Amino acid sequence: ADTRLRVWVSQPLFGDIVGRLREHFDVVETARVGKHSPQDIAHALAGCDGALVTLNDPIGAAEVANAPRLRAIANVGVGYNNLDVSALTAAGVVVTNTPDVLTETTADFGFALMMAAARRITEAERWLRDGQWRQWSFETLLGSDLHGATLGILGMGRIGQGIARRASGFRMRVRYHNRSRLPADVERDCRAEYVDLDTLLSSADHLVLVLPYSPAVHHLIDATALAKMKPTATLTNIARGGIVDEDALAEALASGRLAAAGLDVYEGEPAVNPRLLALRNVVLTPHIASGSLATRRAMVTLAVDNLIAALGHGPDAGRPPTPVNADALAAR
Ligand code: 8YV
Repeated sequence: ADTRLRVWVSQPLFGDIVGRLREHFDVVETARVGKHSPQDIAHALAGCDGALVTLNDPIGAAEVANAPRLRAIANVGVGYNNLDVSALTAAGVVVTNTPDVLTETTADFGFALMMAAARRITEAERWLRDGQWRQWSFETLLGSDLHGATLGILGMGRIGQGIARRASGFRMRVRYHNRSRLPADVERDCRAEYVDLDTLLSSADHLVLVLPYSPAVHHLIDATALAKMKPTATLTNIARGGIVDEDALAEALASGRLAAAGLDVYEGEPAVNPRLLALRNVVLTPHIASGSLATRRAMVTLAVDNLIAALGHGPDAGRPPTPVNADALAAR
């Protein structure tokens, strides 16, 4: 009888890296990029012992109900709000994610998006390509400065700290808000000052969102929060779209209640709110903050290592490098 474990890879990922799974398991690969229906996910997981998934794959109790063999899900991404971790823990499924390997790349991008919004870089390029540059003028496409400005970071985990460290090179004043205050030595290293949320909103010249998504922070940045911000401020979101009320943001950007925004994530991605698409003062990118070639390869490598180890194979058998639900692992 065939005793090899079976794993599902939910979409095409670097073949040379994912191919390492074949040394240990039977691999069922999906040729199609993009979202699967809940039924397709449940069907794919049914005969599997493990899965390598992405933010395109929402998985909870219903999707694993007919997957009695399932023991491990390796998420390619540090954020895992696509997974219902408590349901998976209850089902005995070890969940892993990919922290650390994407921190610096994502912080680079957050900074770039903030700069693009503040200095109107994509708007300026569109203006030039549209043939509107007929004469140079002193008042063309004026933006706002980063140097000397106050950067507000909401969510001061690894990526938030990476952005803070970059900001001190730009001589920005850094303030942050987080569920819990950082130890004093980390605050010193980041040159960041802890403030409450209202103070962060009202004092930031540039506000960057880098907090994990959970229902508790759904539409945290709504019309009321936006009204507390300076009209000259910019808002950058590299976290999850659901943290921002996009209609309220579009309204604030259209009415001059907020100067500009940089968005890499959207509530209904890959669909983008048409009210945002209609605005000039928002820089829109398609969820690519972790997307350098080296980092995306490192993420898939870590996810593959996690899956192999979580299923009891390889040098780290039973000890996946970055588990999310250590309790599920302990229950083994
Ligand atoms: C990934 C991300 O591209 O890591 C995250 O949380 O949002 C991105 O880096 C995405 O999760 C891929 O699944």
